Amino acid sequence: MRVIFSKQVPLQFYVFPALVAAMLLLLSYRIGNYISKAQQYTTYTNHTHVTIAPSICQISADETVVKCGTSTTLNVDNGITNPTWSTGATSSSITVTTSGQYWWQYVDTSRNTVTNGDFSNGNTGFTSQYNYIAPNGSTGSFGALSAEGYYSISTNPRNTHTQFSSFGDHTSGTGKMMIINGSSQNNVTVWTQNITVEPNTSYIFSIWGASAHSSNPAKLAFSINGTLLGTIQFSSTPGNWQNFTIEWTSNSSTVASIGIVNQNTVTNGNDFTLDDILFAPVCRKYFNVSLYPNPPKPDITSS
Ligand SMILES: [Ca+2]
Repeated sequence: MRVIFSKQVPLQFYVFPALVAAMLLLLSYRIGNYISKAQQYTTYTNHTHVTIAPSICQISADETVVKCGTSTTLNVDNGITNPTWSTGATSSSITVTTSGQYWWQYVDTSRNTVTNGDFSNGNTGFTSQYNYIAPNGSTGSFGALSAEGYYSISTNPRNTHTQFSSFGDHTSGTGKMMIINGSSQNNVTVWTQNITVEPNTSYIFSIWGASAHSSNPAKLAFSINGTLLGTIQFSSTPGNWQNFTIEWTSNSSTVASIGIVNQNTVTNGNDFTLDDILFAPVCRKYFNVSLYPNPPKPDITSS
């Protein structure tokens, strides 16, 4: 009787498939590793956008710029004509060669929150602790602004005081301006207005002013919600329009009482004009730049 033995499988039949499987696993891992590094390499050539700009600013979102190379060029948005860069440049683009944070900003004058800041509508839209008098009125022998503590609205300081200089407004040269015979009392409010502001937004408070007489030129201060900010010192040259600005951040505030207050207590002189008062948001876009002069290369031999 023939005995049939069960079939014996040689050891190499187990070992060989196991070796092949192990090699396939290792190859798969290395291919995956290669693809991962290749994808990582690819991302260095792309830009990622993150939105953190204030909603009031109609500008593009902040950017994270990650780039292979030794430099990159950053641009302002189309239509922005008055930018200032963190580097001090005022051009429409800058080329940077080091990693870091950069920004450009501009004052959005189209969102000026001041009413009648150019005084084109006359004595309206603001309040003052000074007394108003029409240009053809009189407080003494020199005309409407003979007395300290009075103001008028007119197209020429000479119209309000025979000793004041003759010059046009800042807006157009032919428009109206606020003309003041300065008070001798400290902290008297020359001009003030209550405005609505967006929270957590930076604003520029800007005025233009000129002396109406060369003696003891006006010294003023900005005031926001009762706090005096900055120093406004006029030149002694009559008709020399000067710009004064401060930057202010609203934080949680939604309203602000903004004003210009007297800081000159000399009676003689202290005669001046104001025009083109502006309170507008500052819109700023940030770039977080990372430059990689020697980017990592895909390496299929490493694990
Ligand atoms: Ca004006």
